[in-house]
Amino acid sequence: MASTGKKKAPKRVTSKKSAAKKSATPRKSAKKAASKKATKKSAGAGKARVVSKKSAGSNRKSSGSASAAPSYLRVFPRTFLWGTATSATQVDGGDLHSDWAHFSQKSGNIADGKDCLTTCDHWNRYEEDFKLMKSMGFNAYRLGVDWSRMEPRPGENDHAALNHFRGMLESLNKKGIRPLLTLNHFAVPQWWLERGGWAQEKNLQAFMDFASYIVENTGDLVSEYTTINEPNVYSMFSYMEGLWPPGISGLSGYFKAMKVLRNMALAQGKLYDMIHETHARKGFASPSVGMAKHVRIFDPARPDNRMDRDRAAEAEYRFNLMWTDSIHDGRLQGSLGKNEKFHDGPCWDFIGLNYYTRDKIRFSPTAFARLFIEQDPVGDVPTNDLGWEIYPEGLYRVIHEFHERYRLPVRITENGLANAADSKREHFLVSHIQQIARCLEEGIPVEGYYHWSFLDNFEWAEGYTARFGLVDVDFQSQQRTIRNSGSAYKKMIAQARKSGR
Ligand code: IFM
Repeated sequence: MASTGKKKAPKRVTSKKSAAKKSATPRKSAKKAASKKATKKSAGAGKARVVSKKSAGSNRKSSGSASAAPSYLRVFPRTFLWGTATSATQVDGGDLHSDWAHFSQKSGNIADGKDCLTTCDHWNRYEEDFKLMKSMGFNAYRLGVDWSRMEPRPGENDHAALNHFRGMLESLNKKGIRPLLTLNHFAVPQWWLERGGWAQEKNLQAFMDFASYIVENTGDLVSEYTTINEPNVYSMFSYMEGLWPPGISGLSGYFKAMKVLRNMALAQGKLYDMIHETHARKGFASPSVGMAKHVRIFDPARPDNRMDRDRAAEAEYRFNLMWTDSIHDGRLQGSLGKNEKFHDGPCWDFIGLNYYTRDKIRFSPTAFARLFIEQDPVGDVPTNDLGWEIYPEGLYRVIHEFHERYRLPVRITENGLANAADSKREHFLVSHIQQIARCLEEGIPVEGYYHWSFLDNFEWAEGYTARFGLVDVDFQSQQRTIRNSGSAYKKMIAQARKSGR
C-alpha cells in the first residue's frame, strides 16, 4: 500500500457563507495543530458540560413548554434544520435494476438472507411517511434518488419514475420539509457496474448525464444537495473488503479502491459546477452543494505509545481527510493523485458529516496489508446493536476539526444507532445534540442535524436486523410506529423551536 502524503494546510476559502463566518473563529489550518486543539478543547469543555444519563433523564421529564426547555436546546437558531435521513435503496423498494437488487438476491451476500426489493415501500407510501415526518416536527429530510430507477437501461430514461419523484419533492415542499438530495448513495445501475462503475474514469460521463437529468428536471423543487455519500466507506467495502458489490478485495482491489476515490473526487468537481450552472441558467434558487462524509474518531489504543499515535493519525488522514482535502483544494491528494488540479477551488459549499463512532487504533507489526493499523476490540463501553462504541464527544471533535480545517458551514448529514429495543436512542439523541449545542455556543455554524434514520431499513450487507429507525417498521404489514425515542426527538424539536435564538 502506498504511504500517506504529508498534508499541507488548506489555502483558501471561497464560500460566501464561510467567509462571513471567518471572523467568528480564528484560522488555524495546520492539520496537527487543528486536531490537537480540538482534542484539547473538547477534553476541557467535556469536563464543564458532562452529559450524564441523569441529565438526559431530567430532559425527558420536562413538560415541552418553552420555559421548560433544557438550556442546550436554547442555543439552536430558529432556522436550524431539524431533520432525518434515508437513502433510496434502503427504503424505497421496487427498483430491480440496481447492483444491490442483483447482489442482495444472491445467497450468502446478506446476513439475514433478505433482499432490498421491497424494503419499506417508501416509494409508494411516501405521502403517509411525509405526514408522519410533519407530525414529528421535521423541517428537513435528506433523501436519495436511485440512478438505476431513473435509467434502468443505458440511455433509457423512465419519465414516469421522474414524475413520481417530482411528486415526492412537491409533497415535501408543501409540508415545509426542506429536501436535501443525495445523487449517489452507494447503489449504481447494474449495467454501469458491469462496465467498471466508479473504477473507470471513462464512466463518469454516464453518471454526469444522469445527475444533470435530475438537476435539470427537479431543481425547481430542491436546491440542497449531498452529491455523493461516503466515498471512503463505499470504496472500502466494495473494493477492499469485498463485502458489497462488486465484491472485490486483495491488492488489485486496493488499487481499484483508490481509483474509485479519485473518480468520485473528479465527479464532485463536475457535479459542483453542473449544479451551480444549471440552477443559474434555469433561474432556480441558488443551490447549496455538499457531500456526506463518513467520519470517525481515531484514538490511539495506548495514548502513551508513539507508534499507536502515529497509526491513529495515519488512519485519520486516510479515512477522514484525504478525500475532503482533495475536493476542498480542487487537487488530488494523498493516494488519489500527485496534487493535480481538477477544480478551481473548493467543490463544496458546506461540510456534511456522517458521524457514528470511534475506533481505537494500535500499531501491529503483522498488519502490513493495512499499513500496520489494527483496530482494538471495542471493550467495555456503551455500544449499539452492531457493537459500535457510542461516543457523543466525538461529534464535537469532528465538527471542530472539520470546521477549523475547511472554514465552511457544517451539517450533520447522518448520526444515529442500531438499537432494536430503543433503550439507548433517546439518550443518544440528547447527548449528541448537546455536542452540537457546544459547537454553536462557540460560534461554529452548524446548520442542521439529520438523524439516521427515519425508518428501520435495509442496512446493506446486514439486512434488516440492524434497526436504525426513529420509526419502527413491521416489514410484513408495512405498519409504521413512532418509537419512544422518536417522540422524544419530536419534543426536543418543539422545545428548540419555541425557545431557540
Ligand atoms: O445505513 C448506513 C448509510 O447508508 C450510510 N451511513 C451509515 C448508515 C448506518 O450504517
